[in-house]
Amino acid sequence: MATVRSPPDVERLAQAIRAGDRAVLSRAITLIESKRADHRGAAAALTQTLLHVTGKAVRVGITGSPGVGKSTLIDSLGSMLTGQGHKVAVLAVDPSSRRTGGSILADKTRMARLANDANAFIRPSPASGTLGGVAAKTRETMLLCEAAGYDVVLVETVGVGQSEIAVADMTDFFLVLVLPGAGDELQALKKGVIELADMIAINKADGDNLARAKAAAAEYKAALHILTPASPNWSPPVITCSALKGDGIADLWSKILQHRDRLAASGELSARRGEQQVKWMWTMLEERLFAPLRSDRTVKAELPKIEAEVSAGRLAPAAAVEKIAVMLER
Ligand SMILES: Nc1nc2c(ncn2[C@@H]2O[C@H](COP(=O)(O)OP(=O)(O)OP(=O)(O)O)[C@@H](O)[C@H]2O)c(=O)[nH]1
Ligand SMILES: [Mg+2]
Repeated sequence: MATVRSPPDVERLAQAIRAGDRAVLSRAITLIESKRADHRGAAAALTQTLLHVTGKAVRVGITGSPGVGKSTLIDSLGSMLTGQGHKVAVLAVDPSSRRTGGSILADKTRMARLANDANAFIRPSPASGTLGGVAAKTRETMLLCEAAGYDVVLVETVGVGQSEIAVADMTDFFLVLVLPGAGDELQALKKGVIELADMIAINKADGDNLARAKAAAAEYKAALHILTPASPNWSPPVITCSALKGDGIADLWSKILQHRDRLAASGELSARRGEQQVKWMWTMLEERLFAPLRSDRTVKAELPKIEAEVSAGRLAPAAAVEKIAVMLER
């Protein structure tokens, strides 16, 4: 059996995080991302210890196709906010391998201002894992950042269905970025992501794109008009902006605050967060219950054979489930 090292002192970690120690915050996030069983216990204890000082941040999810300008927008918005005295944390959910290697570096250069800003904290997506796992780690990371005094959390995700839902499920406001023109005005609508959107921003509304961006905005407005808004207190607005030039960024933020005020007043904000917490618990429980399936050597070795048998019609699915369950219960 491997030697079990004593778990890190949770109280001490919690205090340093609350004091805003960035190095400790980084280490604590690494602890949260760890797959070791003893780390998992310490991580859970840490989030529980800090829970009462979390929840104060404005949590914004940002999605859109690759290259639409998410990181540029985060850099622009984030710098504006740190300039106003906010502390901004930037997280990412990306369970694909797209972001391995040089792209973390690329993100840092795309967010050049924030990367060098003492009041900003950038943490890339956990390196690997299932979407549920990656999203759960990002959520816990968000809590740690809140405990460390970050009052704005921006979560970037790449535009692929499931990860967008995961990010919408951990944020208060979901921003969808789209590109102007070129016949793909209604990209977001086609992808069905529009139902999640609290606002649509047509980015790169600058230079030659300006007229096309305005046209796209009109199309989106018309399209949104026929959808029933998710909240009776909020109709998702459509705006144009230029993350690169900084145009429309102040307006974008004021809409986010307006949304926050309205939903806080109606009680929807805390209801939404409560639902998210419960959903999160179930996601983590599912992950946990599934873990033996992925890690048990015997099961792992048998699964492909069992699948083949089921596929060939020699083994009934119900009998296969029995077989696997018995192996897991041993
Ligand atoms: N003209 C113009 N270019 C922009 C704007 N915003 C971003 N860009 C450019 O578009 C490119 C992609 O920007 P990113 O911010 O990296 O886009 P992203 O959505 O984060 O991309 P991924 O993380 O790869 O999905 C860069 O070359 C930016 O300089 C804008 O408002 N106007
Ligand atoms: Mg990016």
